[in-house]
Amino acid sequence: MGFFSTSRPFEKHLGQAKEVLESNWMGSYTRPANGLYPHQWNWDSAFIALGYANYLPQRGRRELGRLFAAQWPNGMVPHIVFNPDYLGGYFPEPDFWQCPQGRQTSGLTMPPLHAEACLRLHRLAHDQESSRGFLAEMFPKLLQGHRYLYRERDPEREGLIYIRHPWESGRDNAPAWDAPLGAIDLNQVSIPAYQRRDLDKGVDQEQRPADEDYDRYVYLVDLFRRLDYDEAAIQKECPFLVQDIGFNSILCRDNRALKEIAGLLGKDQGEIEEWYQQTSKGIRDKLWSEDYGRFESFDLRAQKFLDSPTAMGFMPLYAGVVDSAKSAQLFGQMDSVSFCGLRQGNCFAIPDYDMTAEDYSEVNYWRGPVWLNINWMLAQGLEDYGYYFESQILRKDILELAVRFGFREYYDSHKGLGLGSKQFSWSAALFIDVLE
Ligand code: 9YW
Repeated sequence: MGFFSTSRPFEKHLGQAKEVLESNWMGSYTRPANGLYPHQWNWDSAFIALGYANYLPQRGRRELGRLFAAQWPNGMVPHIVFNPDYLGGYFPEPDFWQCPQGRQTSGLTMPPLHAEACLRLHRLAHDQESSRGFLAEMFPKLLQGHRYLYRERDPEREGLIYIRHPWESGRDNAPAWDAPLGAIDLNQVSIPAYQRRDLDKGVDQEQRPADEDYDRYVYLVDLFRRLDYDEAAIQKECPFLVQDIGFNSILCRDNRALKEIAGLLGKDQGEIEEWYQQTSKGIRDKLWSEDYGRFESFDLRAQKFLDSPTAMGFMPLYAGVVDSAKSAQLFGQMDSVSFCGLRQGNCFAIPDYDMTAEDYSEVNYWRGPVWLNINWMLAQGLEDYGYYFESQILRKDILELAVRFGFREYYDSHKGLGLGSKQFSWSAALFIDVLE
């Protein structure tokens, strides 16, 4: 993004960020981190490619190319693509997912930022001709990916797609999922035997999801494999079906990028424009809760809003779907004690969850810490709505957190302190993007 390129003190750290990506490069993709995450993750690859776009475009293209090589015939872009040479250290792996045709992937998807990443790779490319070739190669795959979501995940044609597992949100144990997951009564269902592998990698259990969360994650995976990943059957039986405000906002913005790619390639934009319009409308009309005074996710099973003030409520700014009055309202909520008042208090950046909520935790994973990818998207949203100064504050926080506490997976929202994995790829990639 280049805002801080004149900031000499950060130069040395730029080299360190590139080293993080280098150390995580597996030859055809970038693992999120050593230890916990040896395989390829869907939205991680998009954030990582956004970083590579600034200095190693060829690698960014390979990264996305490998992810989409594992796209399912129905268009779904899987949330994990496994590396057969590194099996045994993560749970669940292909033996547990049992995907059709022995695919070496998970059976879920994740928030799509891939058109956005492809477009950025193209915009920053020096060699426009080969970059155009890459866009032409990716376009039908990206289109298929979005088509899958609208065809299979939007039963009422509301322009809002559902997720059927917390892992599909990318925010595994966010407090938002407590209520819909609670519908799975652990005393009533049978859970196949399994062993967590995330707790033997040196990260404190208090910073990771609880065992009861994992039981429910596993229950859902078991349900999908029993139903042979047939979406119509899953739709009937799955207790967890949520129109996530985060996922839909990201999809909405990705439609804009996809439409631009179609334009660059001289392809028809009609279908994509329609998706964009439907999802914008869906977010504005259905996902705004007048009672809570904020954007919320909608539980399709219970037919009601979730009640969980996470930072995802601000994501319509990133989607670009609100008018200026609503953007001012969202900004007011963001700039409050609940979300750190844009650093007026003793805290950094935007935490993932309302800091005044009773069950807020400054250290537990998606239940309150600061994540750089979320802040990167919110900074973009603020900038788009004219909050330049505030978006710069967030970007500066991204830099400062990484410089002071390392390229960590997430950060304690009171003290900064790095948490989770060390040498975490998307933290390094987005640092590079902010700085370059
Ligand atoms: C897990 C890889 C992934 C991220 C997710 C994050 C976590 C996987 O790690 O999920 O095993 O818990 O929640 O957003 O893509 O970095």
